[in-house]
Amino acid sequence: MKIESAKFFRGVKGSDKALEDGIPQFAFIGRSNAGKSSVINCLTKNKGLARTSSFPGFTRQINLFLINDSLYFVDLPGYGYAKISASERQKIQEMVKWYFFRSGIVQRKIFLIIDADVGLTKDDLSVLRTFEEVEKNVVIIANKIDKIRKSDYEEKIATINELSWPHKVILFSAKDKIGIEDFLNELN
Ligand SMILES: Nc1nc2c(ncn2[C@@H]2O[C@H](COP(=O)(O)OP(=O)(O)OP(=O)(O)O)[C@@H](O)[C@H]2O)c(=O)[nH]1
Ligand SMILES: [Mg+2]
Repeated sequence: MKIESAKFFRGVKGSDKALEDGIPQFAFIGRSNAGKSSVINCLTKNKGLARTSSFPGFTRQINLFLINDSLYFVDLPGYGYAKISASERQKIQEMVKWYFFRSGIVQRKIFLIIDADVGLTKDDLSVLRTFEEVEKNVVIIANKIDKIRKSDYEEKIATINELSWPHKVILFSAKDKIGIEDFLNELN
């Protein structure tokens, strides 16, 4: 699929009629700072569309971006380490859990964004297992491949592939714009 138009539609903190309007949703989830918002900007060729930051825990609501007037990219707050208070973190986690597991919303696909240089963490694997239990359709986006040292590259990618099986893995760099075509094919 080619992205012709992308606009910020709405930020929500819980149930909202936009989430129930029947437009297919593609969700972006992953550790804080893995690059979820950056990947969205890269795919839409719009650096300022989703706000990004080197401050982990930056995205704090469910942000809907309308793509080609026909689907939503759903940018979610990250999990794991975030420079925010414990109570705010808990509120955000509840909101994300609600979105995936209690809202009844069916995501067309879930893109689990990981930092390819770090690999799949314990948190990533536990989130992945939870999605598997409820049979969500997950694709692993190994972002930041530009950061991996050349001498470590093959081994790190092999480990990501092994741990991700049977889910598809897309090698990506929002910084160097690698993997865009493979990613866009997932929207078909
Ligand atoms: N080297 C490199 N850095 C990246 C890449 N993608 C994102 N980053 C950087 O990683 C940091 C976090 O990016 P964000 O897109 O804000 O991450 P996020 O997953 O949305 O983070 P939260 O909203 O806090 O959950 C920023 O400093 C980005 O510039 C990449 O492909 N390569
Ligand atoms: Mg973000």
